[in-house]
Amino acid sequence: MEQPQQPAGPEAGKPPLRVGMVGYAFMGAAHSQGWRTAGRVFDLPRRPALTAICGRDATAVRAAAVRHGWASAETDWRALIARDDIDVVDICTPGDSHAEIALAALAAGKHVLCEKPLANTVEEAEIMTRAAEEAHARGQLAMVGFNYRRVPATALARRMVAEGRLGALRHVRVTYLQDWLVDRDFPLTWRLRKELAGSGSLGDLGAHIVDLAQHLAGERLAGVSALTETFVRQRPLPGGAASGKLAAVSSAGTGTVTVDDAALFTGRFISGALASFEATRYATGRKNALRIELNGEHGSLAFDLERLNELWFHDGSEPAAQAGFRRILVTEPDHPYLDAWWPPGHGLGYEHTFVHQARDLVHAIAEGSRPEPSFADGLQVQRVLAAVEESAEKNSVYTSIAV
Ligand code: SOE
Repeated sequence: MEQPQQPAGPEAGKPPLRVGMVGYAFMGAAHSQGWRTAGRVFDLPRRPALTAICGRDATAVRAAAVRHGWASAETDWRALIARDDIDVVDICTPGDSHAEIALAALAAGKHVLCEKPLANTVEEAEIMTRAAEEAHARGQLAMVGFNYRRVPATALARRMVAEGRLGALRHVRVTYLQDWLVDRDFPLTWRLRKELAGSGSLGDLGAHIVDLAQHLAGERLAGVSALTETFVRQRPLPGGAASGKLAAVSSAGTGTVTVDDAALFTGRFISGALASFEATRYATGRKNALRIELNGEHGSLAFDLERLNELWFHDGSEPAAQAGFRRILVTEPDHPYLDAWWPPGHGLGYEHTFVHQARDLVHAIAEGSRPEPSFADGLQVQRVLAAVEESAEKNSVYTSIAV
């Protein structure tokens, strides 16, 4: 399985940054794509080397290594972390193992990239953030994988808000809609079990939109008011039979969903701007529909992930007779990340966000700068998620978030 580690082309002669990735399912495949491509498209100070991939099933992880271009495979993440030929540990596992793996990796002197949400609880996220701060003093970096910050159009939106193009912010409106749980026979996979996933649509999709909303707004939420619901409470066990850990859940071939199916909440930013959020996996017909709109005193921006090469901008200073939302096709070399890609008009897709994530982390490591989003950012998102859960549980009007 060993593959050549000294490529020709733009990566030739660059010192390697040796990556070890834990997990090889959907996110593992997406991150692999990012690591594989970043150094070939961008002129990076170090060459990402896909050194080892890790998963518990020896046959499956070897197949994943071959498929995604990793030089070796491990079946125990502790063995991966113990290797002295790994510089970065990339965590693409369910949330219940993020803290343990990240803490061990930081203690072993590695840089860490951790998938979102950072952890399953605020307590875990706090411990991880403290460890990341201590590790930073030793020159190690830790970053969370909120990849939607790295769509060129959202990065452009951030830039425009920071330049003051919207003026004082009044509203942020965000929805993240999927429909893969509509089928009542969809099995009780890890994403539907609190002990593994932490929460449901809230942690999976809500974490993304909370991060994106705060990132684009350039400020944090001060409090929320929430409703959550679990629509289908019993689901068939994966494989149709109770086994292993799941046997404790049920012996009748079904198990209980212990997370939210949907979360709906409003929020207030520190500046007083108001926000609304909806995260669900029950929006029949919606596949991966993340939409965000920001309205400011002088202008508005709107983005739709299903048309991710476009950003819509309304400039309120234009004469009313000509004003209106206009489409910015975000494919110009002046747009974020795009100087390295295709000529204008040749758009990018979902997978490019992972290439950009890898690119930014390699730069941060080479320059010793703090990568964003940091673990502290991940912790703050976790606090928002916890406030949403608390507010929904209490059915209270408003729950403040600790700063
Ligand atoms: C599943 O809902 C999922 O894969 C999320 O976990 C990802 O973070 C999101 O990008 C796409 O949808």
